[in-house]
Amino acid sequence: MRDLGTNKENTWCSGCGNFGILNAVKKAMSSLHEAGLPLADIAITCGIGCHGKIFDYLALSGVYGLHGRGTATASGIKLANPNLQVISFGGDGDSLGEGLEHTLFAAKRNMDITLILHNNGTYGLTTGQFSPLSEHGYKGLSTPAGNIERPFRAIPLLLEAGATFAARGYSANPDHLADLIVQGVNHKGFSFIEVMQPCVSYNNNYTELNHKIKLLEAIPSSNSQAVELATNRDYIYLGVFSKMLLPVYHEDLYQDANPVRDRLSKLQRTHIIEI
Ligand SMILES: Cc1ncc(C[n+]2csc(CCOP(=O)(O)OP(=O)(O)O)c2C)c(N)n1
Ligand code: SF4
Repeated sequence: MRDLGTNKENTWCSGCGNFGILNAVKKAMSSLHEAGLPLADIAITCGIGCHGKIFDYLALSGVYGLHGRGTATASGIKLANPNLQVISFGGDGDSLGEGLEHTLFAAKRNMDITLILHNNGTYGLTTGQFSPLSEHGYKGLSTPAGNIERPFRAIPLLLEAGATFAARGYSANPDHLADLIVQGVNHKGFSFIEVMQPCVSYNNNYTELNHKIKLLEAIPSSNSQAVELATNRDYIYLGVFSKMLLPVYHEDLYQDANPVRDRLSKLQRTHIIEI
């Protein structure tokens, strides 16, 4: 297996679910590489948060994004050079709080990119404020008496927005997660992978996750079944919830043109879009 590690000091808390995600990503990238995808054709982006540090620990090229702008940055890279496989890493606060509109519109456009959402149910880096996915009653710095809001669920939201691939993995099951990431990257269109991940310092839900995790037996046959399974309160289902092929944004915009490969000027690009 290709080593995609870097020499950057790892500052995640020991036991953090991000380690499992990093291992899964490395495994997935190695198998995509072995299947013929050059590492130079992979670009990564991220937002800001503990999840974003994964950028420093992967020997891959990309852009370290601004808070919540990981998918916007990934969309820009894809539009500039559709030959690249673009993968964005986001946090639940980052991608579904500060950057919600960018996330939803990338899905709506069926941008051919992959979003890996590190869902630890809290803002980890800023020490435990509640996020849009924090559970009702979650106690953290900003909600010492318990979160009075109820979370929304990421997969139904992204499916409604237009994601054409939606899956859920678990940081403590990196082999399964690696397989989902390979499927997501190979999918043509917006692929969304929610990763359940404990934050051992501010939302240590390992026990609950281990207790509730259950593998889907097959891809649900309808959108309503996918939503029902993705919102189940007794089990946290893992696997692929939805997968469909629809036109992707960059091809609708300018067919097979590639502004970077073809060295197109702004005038030439505008001309292609207008005809
Ligand atoms: C525009 C902006 N707002 C707020 C912050 C402060 N900030 C940095 S990280 C973070 C929380 C990130 O939480 P999440 O996306 O869930 O990631 P995690 O740290 O849990 O991986 C916040 C609010 C910032 N850097 N920029
Ligand atoms: S604060 Fe939470 S998410 Fe951040 S590194 Fe520590 S355990 Fe992981």
